[in-house]
Amino acid sequence: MLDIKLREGLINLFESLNIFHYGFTPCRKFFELKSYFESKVKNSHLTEFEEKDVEKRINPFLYFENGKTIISIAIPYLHNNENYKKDISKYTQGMDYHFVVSDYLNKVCNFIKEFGYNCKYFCDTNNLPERYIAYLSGVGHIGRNSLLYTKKYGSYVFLGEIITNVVLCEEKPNSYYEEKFREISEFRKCGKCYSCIKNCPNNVLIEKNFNKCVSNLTQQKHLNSEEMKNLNEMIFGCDVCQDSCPKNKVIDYAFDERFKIQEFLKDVDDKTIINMDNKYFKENFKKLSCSWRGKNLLKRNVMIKNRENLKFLEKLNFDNVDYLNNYKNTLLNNKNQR
Ligand code: B12
Repeated sequence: MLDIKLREGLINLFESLNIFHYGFTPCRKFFELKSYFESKVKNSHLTEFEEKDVEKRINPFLYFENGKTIISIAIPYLHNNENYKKDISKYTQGMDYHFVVSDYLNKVCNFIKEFGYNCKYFCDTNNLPERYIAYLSGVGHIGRNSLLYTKKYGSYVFLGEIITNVVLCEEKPNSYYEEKFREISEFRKCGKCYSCIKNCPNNVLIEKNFNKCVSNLTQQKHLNSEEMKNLNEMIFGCDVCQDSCPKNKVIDYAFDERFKIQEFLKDVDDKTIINMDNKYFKENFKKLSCSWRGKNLLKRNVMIKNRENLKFLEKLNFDNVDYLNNYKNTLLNNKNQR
């Protein structure tokens, strides 16, 4: 039975936490996504960060057995600050979003538990389709660039979910979900705008094969020569499909101070990254989500960014770090061959 009292309590709590975009959807298997995800696997359109086992992508009960409702929230991160570094995506210049979003989710979970129910929270920590869940929950719509858009903050939001054993919304027939999924591919809210598609440096968004997405390449452990060129001078992530979107021009900015650019980043340049030791990395970059692939990946991307600068490359000294020396040699060979 629907717990109206808890639902109302949650709505008040969201407002007190300044969470404007939230919603509820019944906890159910997303059967309507099965063939879409299967076709992604079949066409080798999965990045190395996506789960191949489709069941793990569409079945929330694998993560929380007695789930009745999934709560979705969107937390804005873009601050009204013009000093974002150009070669690191804006989403990773503030404190790690896993930590910040989980902090909100934890508060909501504690509230639910006070009512005697159980729950579990996630933020990028399981294989469920977070954008689709947000879309079903009414948090926003999905744009041509695949991102989830909210009315107030555009697409510059992170998503988080709670699966709980309390009923907080009404069930819907299967046909409703089939229709909701079908509607995504119409991109009605985008209208005739193809700005993200036109501006994507690697033409990712027509086929939606994110293996070539700059953001993916900056995080991929191994890159071939073609992929190195496609890094588009970025060290981590990419904002082009969001920054070129007209819907992202008229938005409100983030309120959580933790997403402001971390102070240390203001003094960071290519040389700082190339020369950083473990101590510097742990004390500084570890606070950011871009640290999750380790410091050598950031160094590699700085090297690739400077691949035309022979003097810069020749001076590099990575002692016995084979991973970096191999990239250095490949880049020098490529440069000398031209
Ligand atoms: C793997 C991953 C990536 C990969 C692959 C991205 C991708 N587009 O699939 C890489 C490394 C490239 C990446 C990049 C980014 N990511 Co990412 N990523 C994820 C992760 C872990 C899984 C995404 C996934 O499953 N992709 C596979 C696709 C098929 O599934 P999907 O994203 O759910 O897509 C649905 C809809 O888009 C819809 N759809 C879209 N187009 C179409 C077209 C048709 C025809 C149909 C039928 C359906 C359809 O169908 C899908 C059904 O679920 C999620 C967290 C999560 N567990 O969901 C974060 C997540 C999607 N990423 C996030 C972010 C912030 C980013 C970046 C903005 C970071 C950056 N600045 O560099 C970019 C954006 C790139 C982009 N345009 O999507 C946020 C997105 C927030 C938002 N507002 O949407 C998430 C939700 C993390 C979070 N908790 O906040 N990411």
